Amino acid sequence: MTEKPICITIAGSDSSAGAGLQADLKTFLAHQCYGMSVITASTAQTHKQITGIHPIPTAHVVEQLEILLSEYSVSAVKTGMLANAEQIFAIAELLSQHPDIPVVVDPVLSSSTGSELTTNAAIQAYLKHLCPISTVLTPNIMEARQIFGADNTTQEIITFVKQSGCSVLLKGGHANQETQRHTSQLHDTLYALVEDGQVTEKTFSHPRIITANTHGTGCTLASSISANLALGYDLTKSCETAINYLQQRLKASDRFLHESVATINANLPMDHANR
Ligand code: PXL
Repeated sequence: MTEKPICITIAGSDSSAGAGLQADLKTFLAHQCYGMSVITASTAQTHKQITGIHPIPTAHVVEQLEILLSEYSVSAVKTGMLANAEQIFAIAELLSQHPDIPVVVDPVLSSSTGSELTTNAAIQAYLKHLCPISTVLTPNIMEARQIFGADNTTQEIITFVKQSGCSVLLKGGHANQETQRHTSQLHDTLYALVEDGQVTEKTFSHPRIITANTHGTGCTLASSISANLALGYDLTKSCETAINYLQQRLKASDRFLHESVATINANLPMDHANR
């Protein structure tokens, strides 16, 4: 019998499968993990537009997660788009009963429809309930501003890590996007809680990859981190390996599903399978 670590994504469905739970399942597969999914919302979208978003009733989200956790030995969990504070609270409550399972939280705070995701109640639910039982939070710069305040200083993040026990990988991908697109080096910084309660800071630097195929990069990075944790790597190695995976897929996916004229902002999906 071949054993593979099981990873669960708790996330929204992206009908075009570039992001959301579909991107997560492809990423788990590429990491030799077996992926399972708990759907939190259904979206109707392409790489160009999103026309509808329907939250799944919280009781059914809980039902999906409960049945999986009761049957399988789960090695890691990743959360993506959670539709509202009620869902976040219920998921945190259930995961708190499984303290040995590492949880990676990708705080998807905005949807193109400008729906409920960004409410203060949702942010508070992340901060008070989900983060304290999670391993790492992976905000981009905009999300970090919403979560930690406009100044979003290193000190604020370090204080958060110490108080919540949840490490933070601050992603630099949205920095200077317009002005430095062709030259910039990107920096992702991991503020990791270490055993003596201190926080270490490690920056991973890499060149920005110019491509039209960028839809679902945040989902892919977070699910890759959770797969790496499931495979037994520590958090620093899991983040470093995930950043490398994303870089490799961004490079390998250029021109994937291209239309005749694809611009840098085309937001097309990545391919997780080509080599
Ligand atoms: O990348 C954020 C994201 C997460 N989850 C779903 C999405 C998106 C962005 O399109 O559609 C379902």
